[in-house]
Amino acid sequence: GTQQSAAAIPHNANKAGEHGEAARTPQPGQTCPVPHAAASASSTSETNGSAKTGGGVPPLGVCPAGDLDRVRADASEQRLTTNQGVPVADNQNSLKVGLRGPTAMEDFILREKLTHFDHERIPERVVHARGSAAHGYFESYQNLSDLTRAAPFAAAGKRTPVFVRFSTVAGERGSADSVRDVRGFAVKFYTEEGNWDLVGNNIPVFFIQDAMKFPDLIHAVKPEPNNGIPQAASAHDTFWDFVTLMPESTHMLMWHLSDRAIPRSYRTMQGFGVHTFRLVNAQGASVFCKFHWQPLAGTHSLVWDEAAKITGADPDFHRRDLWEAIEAGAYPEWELGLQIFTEEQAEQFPFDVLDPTKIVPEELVPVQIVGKMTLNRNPDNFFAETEQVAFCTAHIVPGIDFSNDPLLQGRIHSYLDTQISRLGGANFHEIPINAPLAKVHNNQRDGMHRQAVHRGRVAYEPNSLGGGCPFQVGMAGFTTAFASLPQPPDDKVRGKPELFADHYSQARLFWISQTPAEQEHIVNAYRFELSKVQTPAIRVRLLSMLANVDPILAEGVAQGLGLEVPPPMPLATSAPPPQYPPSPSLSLLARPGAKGAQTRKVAILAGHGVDAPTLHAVYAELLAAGAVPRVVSPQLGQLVAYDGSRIDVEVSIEAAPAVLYDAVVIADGAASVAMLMRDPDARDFVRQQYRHCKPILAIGAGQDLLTKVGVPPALEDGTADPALWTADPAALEPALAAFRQALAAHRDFRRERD
Ligand code: HDD
Repeated sequence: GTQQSAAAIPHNANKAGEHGEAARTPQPGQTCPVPHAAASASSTSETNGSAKTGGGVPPLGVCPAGDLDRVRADASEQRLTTNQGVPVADNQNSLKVGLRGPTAMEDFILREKLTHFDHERIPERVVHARGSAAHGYFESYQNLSDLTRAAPFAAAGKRTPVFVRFSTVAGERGSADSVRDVRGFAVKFYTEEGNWDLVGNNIPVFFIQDAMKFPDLIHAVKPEPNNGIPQAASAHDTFWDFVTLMPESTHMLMWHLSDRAIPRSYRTMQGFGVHTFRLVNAQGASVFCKFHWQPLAGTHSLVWDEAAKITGADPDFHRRDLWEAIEAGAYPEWELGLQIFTEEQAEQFPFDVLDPTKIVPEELVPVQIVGKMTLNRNPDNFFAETEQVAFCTAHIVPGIDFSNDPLLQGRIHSYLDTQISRLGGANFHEIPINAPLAKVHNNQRDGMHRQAVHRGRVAYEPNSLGGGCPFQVGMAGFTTAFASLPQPPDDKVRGKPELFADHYSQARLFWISQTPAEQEHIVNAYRFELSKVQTPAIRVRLLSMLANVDPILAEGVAQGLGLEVPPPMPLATSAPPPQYPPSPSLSLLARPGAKGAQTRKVAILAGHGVDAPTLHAVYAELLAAGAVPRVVSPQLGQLVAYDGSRIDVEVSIEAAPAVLYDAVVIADGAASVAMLMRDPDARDFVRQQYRHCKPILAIGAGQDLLTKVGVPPALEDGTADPALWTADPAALEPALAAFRQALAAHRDFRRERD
């Protein structure tokens, strides 16, 4: 088992040469194997000689010269030194006045080491503190220059390096991955015209309509300030108190309580830019745009009971999944979709496109696929890259512009501002992961931790002593430099447009677009969250909010809480609400799933006396399908199979319980199955796989374990369970083929409905 799988797991060629000997003698352009004419044009700046591209990106259009090698450090075969490069002979003992005496003040080696250690932590992000990131590239499918002059879309096949960080919002840096939360989806494009940060989420709307409310929202959802409870959870009084007093959050809450907020993997989430942005072409013509990332691995989520258990079994569940997929060469991919519409179209919509609590339904404006993002290299150092990366919505490039969405407008300030306290000063743009590949020249100087050594006496403009350099590119043009789209002036006013006051019709749209199983999950999630709330009046207020969305929803949640549905909350507008038809694309299950079983984790439960030939056959087939099979048994060591051969146990159940696998195979062999039956963890394993609607394949005697733990052979209505197979060991193939298909589908909720 072990050797077979080790040999067959694909190796990520992009990591080769980054460690050991090869890393110490980096080849120029090591991660940019195909040199390109554009390389010199977009090469190093005075502050940055480091491309961020994922390994092996064949460049087209822009190829950054070099890579992060300029700053990479590798200590193999190197002597130990202080930070001043002084060789150190004894890293064990401090300098003492006599062997039993006090430590000498002059021990600069000890003092430097302790001082550095004392300052190793930086403030965590005020939101999105926990996250994980990877390098890769975006490839445009076409030339979009009629719509935008943004560099990444300049030519079909053009590749732009990216660094992408996924995150949870509420939890602290050390919190668990699988909690119910919105996920951040932040993409930094290193374009030859500067960095563009598309700082989005996996949900296309937001809780509030105005940045003015952001600190309140976050103070409400974060652990309560008196006791610091609860960690990484919205299920507490202050959050529900706030949102039930902010009816504009109704739509976002529907998404937050759907399975979107417990994704199976970062690789299986959609991403959204949320706000309406503008695309601007070289002539200065502009259209509105919404950004969508569509995962090629399909959209898949956890179920709540499983998510809660994963929090204990593997708090790094999503971080590990992303890391392992990239290491294995199963690179995560998303297509980029655009919803493009004009100002005139926007005026006809029954909602305001500047309102971030509204989507533009795909029935109104279809999503047009324009390119693909591939993540193909893990960071070398979590702190240097993932922790220090600074995303700012203010980072846009020529061809992209803001809309007047008041949430976006506030964000333009907040992100730049927060980096200054988080990263210790105004020069955070010089930190290697943040530095643009485009050359940086301006008259900004000094500040904490300045890296660039600016030459010459001129740091002002206009100047004649520096020949007028750096020179402005030309005030007039959209063709030459960044130019803000002209906007007619308006009166200063604190307030909102009238259409912002419709808080419920899109919440209803989301609700009616879900499958029955998804609706049930939403009702259950409301029940769970509000059961955690201690203040009865908040539960009632929530129900009065839901009464405006849908009677079945309100009734379902009320039943779960042992309450009656109260009268609906008063509406904020007397305008008749728009009626939306269901939008199937809002259901996770309606989206196309993964094409195959790739990277699905499958436990093969086995004990002593297992039938070795069928186990090996199943293992090999799953591996060939790209899945990740593991021989799982109550204890580590070797199993003695029925035929006397020995099989390595790869994982013990205790170390990786059922919730960490996408599916289970129960191997054949009477003694093996009897051993599993005696083990409470093995019995729980099968029960949970069943409860969480995952595919189960029982071979031969393996069926007895299903019976023992009470897995029904069919659904209650007598129809076959769509994700349960029993296989005759002599004729494995048909059941195994069906099982492989179910692996791709991931789960079947008919069993749960049953
Ligand atoms: Fe934010 C971080 C996404 C509203 C203020 N936000 C942050 C990150 C993501 C988002 C993905 C983490 C970036 C990373 O990985 O480093 N935020 C969003 C989305 C929003 C949103 C999609 C609504 C559409 N955020 C929002 C508002 C404000 C902020 C309205 C303030 C006015 N967000 C921040 C911040 C953070 C942040 C405080 C914390 C750390 C950071 O910026 O770099 O500035």
